[in-house]
Amino acid sequence: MIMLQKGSVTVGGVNLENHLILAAGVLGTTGASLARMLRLGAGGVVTKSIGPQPKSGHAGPCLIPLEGGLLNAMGLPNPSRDFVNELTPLKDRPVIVSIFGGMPEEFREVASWFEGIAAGYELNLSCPHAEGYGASIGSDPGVVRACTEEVAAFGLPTWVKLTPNVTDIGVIGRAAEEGGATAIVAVNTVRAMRISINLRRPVLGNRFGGLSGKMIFPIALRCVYDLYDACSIPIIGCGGISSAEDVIEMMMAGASAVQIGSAVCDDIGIFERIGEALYADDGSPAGEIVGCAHA
Ligand code: RRO
Repeated sequence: MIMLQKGSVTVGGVNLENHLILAAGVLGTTGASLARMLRLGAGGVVTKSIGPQPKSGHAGPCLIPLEGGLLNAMGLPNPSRDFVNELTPLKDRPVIVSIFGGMPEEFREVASWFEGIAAGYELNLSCPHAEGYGASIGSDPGVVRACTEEVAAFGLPTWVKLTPNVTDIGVIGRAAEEGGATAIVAVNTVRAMRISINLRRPVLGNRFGGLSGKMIFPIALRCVYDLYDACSIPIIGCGGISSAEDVIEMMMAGASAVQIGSAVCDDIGIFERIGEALYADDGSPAGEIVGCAHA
């Protein structure tokens, strides 16, 4: 197994303790849980997405465990501006604030609350089940560019998380890059559903939602591979990563770092476990591995 050189890294303008980042949406709703994941070996953490108004989320059921994955339609539940209080104690730590809005001005407003607190922003232009937000606006390159411009103007690292539910993800990645993004995160969940054959009804309260976990790894990998060819800014791989081998494979496709979400639900110690298998003092520099499958 190829191993990586140990040490801190800078990806998309954010200084990280290692290449393994907690993905948005998992254990990211309190400052205490984010601090815990940093203690447990995450190189950086992304918060639950924060929007312009408080939201209670979709009616349940909201989360269904499947074999090899999770299906969710949480519905962007968040406390909005009150979340600033959770993050103030984490100032100067590698905490990236995930933000969403329905238009560029809303992205700017939410970002402004976290100036001086966040290590960077991650724009959620990719939630697959939020009318007027997420993927419903993040599939339009012009809107992606405009939202990115508003947030990048703060001069902080600005990551843009993309949806895999588009025909050509490279077009959306290029729009984020043109808007001033410092990195692209690929990808958010895949639009999906299940039906209860006993109830003759969709299982999720929202009918459809987003699929994550091991079963989407090949989709995420292909998106990262496409983006590496289409864009020049760093790519952060996200989707179904649960082992050191997955991390190396994502890097070979073109990822400079990775995010881990669903796998944390099965193993809270996953960052330490992957780190032990991935890092060695005499490991390869990441630069020798990132994108090498394109040669
Ligand atoms: O809250 C959610 O339902 C949610 C979000 Br914000 C997202 O970006 N992706 C997802 O699968 N669920």
